[in-house]
Amino acid sequence: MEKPEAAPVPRVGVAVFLTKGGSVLLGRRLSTVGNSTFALPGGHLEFGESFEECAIREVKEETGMNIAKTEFLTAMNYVPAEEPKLRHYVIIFMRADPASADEEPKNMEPNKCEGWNWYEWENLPKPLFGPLQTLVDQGFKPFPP
Ligand code: IPR
Ligand code: MG
Repeated sequence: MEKPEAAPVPRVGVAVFLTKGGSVLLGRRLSTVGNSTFALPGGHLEFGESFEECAIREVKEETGMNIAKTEFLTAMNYVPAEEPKLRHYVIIFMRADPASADEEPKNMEPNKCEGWNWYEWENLPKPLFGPLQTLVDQGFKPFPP
């Protein structure tokens, strides 16, 4: 007998604002979700993982960078408007510093990202990944006081 399909459930994504002065690290996505938009490093929260652990792991996996002073900033319920609804993410936004001045981003997953660059918050590239654009539209600032 065929196994009944499990009901869809929301997933958790962790996105990391790596900040350097007034700039943030962004890369153009090559994945299906948000294809060709500029987005923060980050990814899916694994079972049993803390937000901080996920931020550290995802930034390392995607950029090769070590981070420090990881902190929670905000959260967002992200349900893209497409019908039928195919995706639902709760996105946790964290902030962190590069662990040292020597840390430089490398494109560790070239199948998922075009490459990482620093962009001034006041002069962000377009188009931004939807959830990031929503924060910008709200006047959100990711920088520490
Ligand atoms: P991975 O885990 O592949 O880095 O996931 P992602 O970068 O597609 O992020 C998942 C959450 C997003 C789509 C809100
Ligand atoms: Mg990712």
